[in-house]
Amino acid sequence: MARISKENLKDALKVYFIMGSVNCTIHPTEVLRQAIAGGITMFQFREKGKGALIGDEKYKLAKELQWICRDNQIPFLVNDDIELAMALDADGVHIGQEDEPAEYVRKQIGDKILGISVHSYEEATAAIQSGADYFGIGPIFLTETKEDAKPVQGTTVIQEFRANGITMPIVGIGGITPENAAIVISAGADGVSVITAISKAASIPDAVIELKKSVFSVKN
Ligand code: 3NM
Repeated sequence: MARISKENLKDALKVYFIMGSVNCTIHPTEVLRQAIAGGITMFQFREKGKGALIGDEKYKLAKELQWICRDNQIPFLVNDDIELAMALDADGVHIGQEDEPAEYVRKQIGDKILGISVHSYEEATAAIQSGADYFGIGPIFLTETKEDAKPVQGTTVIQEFRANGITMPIVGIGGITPENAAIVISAGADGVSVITAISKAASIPDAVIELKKSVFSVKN
């Protein structure tokens, strides 16, 4: 498979749902089905935190979620776990600065999508050289989902990157909801990545529909 084009990836990043079993109050497969019914554009399996599944159980859930994505033509990415991504033949991986070096990951995964979390111009430049396909930037707003999240940074970094001519596809992450998603897009992001505002919504499809409206309300 050829590397995904920037334009196609920008579309896929619009409403990027991330979750693992610990983020769900009903079964994750049901959460994902409902999120797809609402119109998510990409999915990342992120099995992390207290009580996260490991080993065979993690693999089995990942496989189930991947099948649901395949049935619905939604790109399926794996957080951090390159071995799992390769075993499943996932569409891509997302890594942070504390994970394996990006050049090494790019070599391992070939043409799969590579997302990298970056927080500064230096990290962004290094990630571009390592073959990143998109950047995750956060936490934009306050989040309780990631225990080791950095201090809230608002949209400043996104704005700075765009002002400095970085054209890389960007998603904002951290505390994003239907109410504040438009701010992230106005700052120059292509999409939003969201855990709780979808996974724990009273109505998951409605939450996705509202997020989408918010994202598409801004014309960049
Ligand atoms: N990464 P929620 S914040 C997974 O800042 C993750 O890099 C972040 O969850 C970062 O949508 C975060 O529930 C958690 O706030 C996002």
